[in-house]
Amino acid sequence: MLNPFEKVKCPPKINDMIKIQLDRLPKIAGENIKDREIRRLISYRDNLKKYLEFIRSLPKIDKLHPFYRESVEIIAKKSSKEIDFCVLIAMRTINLSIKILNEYISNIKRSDQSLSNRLMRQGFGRASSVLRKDRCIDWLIDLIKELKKLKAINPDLPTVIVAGPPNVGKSTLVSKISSAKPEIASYPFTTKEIHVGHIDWNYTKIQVIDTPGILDRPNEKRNEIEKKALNAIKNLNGIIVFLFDVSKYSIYSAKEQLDLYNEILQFNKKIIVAINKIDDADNSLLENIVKSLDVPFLRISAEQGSGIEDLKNKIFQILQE
Ligand SMILES: Nc1nc2c(ncn2[C@@H]2O[C@H](COP(=O)(O)OP(=O)(O)OP(=O)(O)O)[C@@H](O)[C@H]2O)c(=O)[nH]1
Ligand SMILES: [Mg+2]
Repeated sequence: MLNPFEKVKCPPKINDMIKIQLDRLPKIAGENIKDREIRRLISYRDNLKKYLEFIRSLPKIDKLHPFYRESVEIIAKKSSKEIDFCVLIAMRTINLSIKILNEYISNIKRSDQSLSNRLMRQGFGRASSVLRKDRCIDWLIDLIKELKKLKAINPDLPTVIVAGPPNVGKSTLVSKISSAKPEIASYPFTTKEIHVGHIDWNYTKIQVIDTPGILDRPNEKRNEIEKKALNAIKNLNGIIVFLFDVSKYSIYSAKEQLDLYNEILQFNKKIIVAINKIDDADNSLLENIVKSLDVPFLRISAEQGSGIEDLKNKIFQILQE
């Protein structure tokens, strides 16, 4: 799946477009004054038609793959319905401005040449004031610019999603096992976006997804970054590698990590559990986590590389099942 917004062409924001159009006016000539003023409004109208094309080229949100649909809603901070409504308003504003320009073009054609310039300025002003009052067009342009940055995910590739609380070593692991090179740092929420890397395996590729950290807290309290991770876990078809952090510097208690793990279990995905930072383990934290796990798990050090080969083999084994 390509990023569905990748190819959408964004026009300039409304005020910038009006400024460009104003700057263009002196350069537009005609056979006579009437002809010149008509051409000026036609040039404006043609520019507005590009905004219609922009809106028509937008993918329909409800037809998108669920992962992208939810990504749009998270980034827009609005539901699909609210976004559709904004698209409708933007379309109306542009159509209304085009209508105003068409009326003034007819007016100039019908009126005495001495009125042409005044009518052109009136038409230009009225159409611009309608456009300036609109909040949806610029909002949509900003939204699409953000959505164009979304990473391309291929749902047909075998996929591994690395998930867990913040700072547990997800990005360290992803950078060790795949081609992705996400930022790694010793504070929570270093990763703010979904990152995609690949592993070559048996003449095919495995897609490895690094997700932002998720805190053990109610959904309504979760931030945009956590929601992006949950969206990947919920809507992408893949194996989840859930990481625990047992280091002495772990920010999260055994209970917080286990509660999150139990929440992720509810998505009914295949899960590989890996206990990370085993090189620097706090024994009581390790013990508390281990005694509560009733599934097999791997002990790894993403940083030092221990257990990584076993983890990769486990991934390959599950993918073959
Ligand atoms: N001792 C030890 N430290 C590790 C290990 N793996 C990662 N770290 C350190 O843990 C910190 C967090 O690593 P990241 O890979 O950025 O963790 P993350 O889970 O991606 O963090 P967020 O993106 O913020 O959720 C960094 O300082 C890493 O160097 C490990 O196996 N052992
Ligand atoms: Mg990270």
